[in-house]
Amino acid sequence: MLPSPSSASPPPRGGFSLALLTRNLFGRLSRWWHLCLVLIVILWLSGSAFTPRRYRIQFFKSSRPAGGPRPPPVRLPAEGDLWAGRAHDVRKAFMHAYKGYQAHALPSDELRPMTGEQINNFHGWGVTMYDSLDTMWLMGLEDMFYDTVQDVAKATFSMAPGEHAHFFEVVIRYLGGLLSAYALSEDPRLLKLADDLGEKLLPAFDTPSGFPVYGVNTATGETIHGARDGEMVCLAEVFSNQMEFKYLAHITGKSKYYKATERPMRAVYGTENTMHDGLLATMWDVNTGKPNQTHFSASGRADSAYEYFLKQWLMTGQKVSKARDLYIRSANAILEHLLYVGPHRELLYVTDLKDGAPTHHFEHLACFLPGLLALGVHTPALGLTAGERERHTWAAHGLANLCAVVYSDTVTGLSPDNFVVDRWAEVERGLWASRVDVWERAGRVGPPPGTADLPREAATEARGYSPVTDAYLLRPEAVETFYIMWRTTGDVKWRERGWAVFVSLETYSRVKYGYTSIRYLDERRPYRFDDMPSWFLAETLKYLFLLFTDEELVPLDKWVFNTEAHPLPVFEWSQEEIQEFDIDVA
Ligand code: DMJ
Repeated sequence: MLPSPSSASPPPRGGFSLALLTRNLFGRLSRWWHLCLVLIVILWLSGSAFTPRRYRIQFFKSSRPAGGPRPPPVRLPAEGDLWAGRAHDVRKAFMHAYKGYQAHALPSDELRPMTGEQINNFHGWGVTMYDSLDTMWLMGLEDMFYDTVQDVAKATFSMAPGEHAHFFEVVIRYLGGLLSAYALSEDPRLLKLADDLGEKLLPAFDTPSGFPVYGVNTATGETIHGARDGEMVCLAEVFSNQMEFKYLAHITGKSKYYKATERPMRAVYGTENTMHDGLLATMWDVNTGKPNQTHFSASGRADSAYEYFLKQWLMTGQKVSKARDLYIRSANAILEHLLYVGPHRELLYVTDLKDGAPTHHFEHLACFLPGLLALGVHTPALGLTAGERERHTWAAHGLANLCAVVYSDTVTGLSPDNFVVDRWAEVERGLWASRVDVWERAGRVGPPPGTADLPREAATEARGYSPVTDAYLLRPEAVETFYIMWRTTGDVKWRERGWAVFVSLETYSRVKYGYTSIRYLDERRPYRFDDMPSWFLAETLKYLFLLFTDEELVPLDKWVFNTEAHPLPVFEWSQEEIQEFDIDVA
């Protein structure tokens, strides 16, 4: 039999063959439509399980509880919108860092961003996740936020016998991170975790003085003193938990959280344990609750204690006047006794006193202080006198200028972690408070001492200070201060200074999987450490992002940042809480 004409024609090519294929495909699919439908429904329902993280889209999310707030929407910057573009650059930097951690280190604590290795330096519970949650929220990264909530939701904070959680670090990073993420999202899983962790940390306060010890085993409640300092605990460790435990008491209704964290406060509301009517020693005896009066500082080992005196007052609705008074007294004492002006360039810096003498060391950590002072000045209800307001404002500006110029001086544009400032032959000549007195008596000619903007000094020998630790550890304190200065003064120079820091980070710290600390800041090719502390994601990138974002996403009168940059909401104690917790609102 002859083939029919149609079957005898040459095989179809090109568009014709595609049309035929499509027709065949649809023909087949129409026969299997019911199976296709079932497959689509299964994929839809189980999207989170089957869809790889990086491809996941909003539709497939199941982890967000119904209702509750949503993060701010991500609006891609319009052409020519300079600051929105810069904020978006920071968001991209955060995503680079977190995705590197997620792909190579999660669920370990931190990522080694050059090699992609991981490290457990905070008990192996995944500290970078906890420290990053609220940054994701504020940056509008909702999928990433809920992925991470799912990752942390299984946490048990377990610990082998003989191990101890570092109370201070766990409070400010893990507990602070959970509480802030809860406050922003109202996801009940985060509250449950925070309460669980709070319970496990409470035994740290079981000391004769009520001062928390250095370490606690989260499984057994067994405690341990810090290795080097006998039964001493440092000031920052005693007084950097009041925000977290007071907010936790408020949202759980558990008075024990409030009582534990408030007890040490009652030891310092008076002046009997202070020097110069407001300075608090760096080390304290856990048994007696008494200070070891040999060292006074506003940076390492002390810094966030002063920060929490003001911030717990702000967070709890500005009602507990004893905390406010304590802040004002201690800030005045710092300005009076720890601030010096160097003999070159009029550098204003805050240093520490050892056995009564200034060391002239300045730590990057101390760059939180100008922001704190500015925040106080910005709060009318703080009730500073006119004279105090002036001095706090001048000190804030002068110290913030120093924190900017120690970045811009170096080749890399990044600041040393610790340096020593040149000193006068007669030490007293440098004391800032005396110089301000002299300037006032002379009729206030020119700017107050140590407050002028400082031009860059490229020559290391002319800078007026020498690095002790010539390394930038991705620390946040300077950009934290730039952010507060920008919000409280509206002067765009603070934004520009923050942008310069970000450009340097991109140039020198950005590596394959994230960002790294660097050493030798005056070399064009600095040494790279291969570490990325979680505070970089919690604080440094968050403050930079907020600095460049026009909208005030975290209004300073409604939220208060803990010392790890986790914002907690301002609230008022109810009458029931005041009675049940025994809160002194006088
Ligand atoms: C952070 O963990 C906190 O800001 C803490 O109070 C001090 N230092 C680091 C970052 O430098």
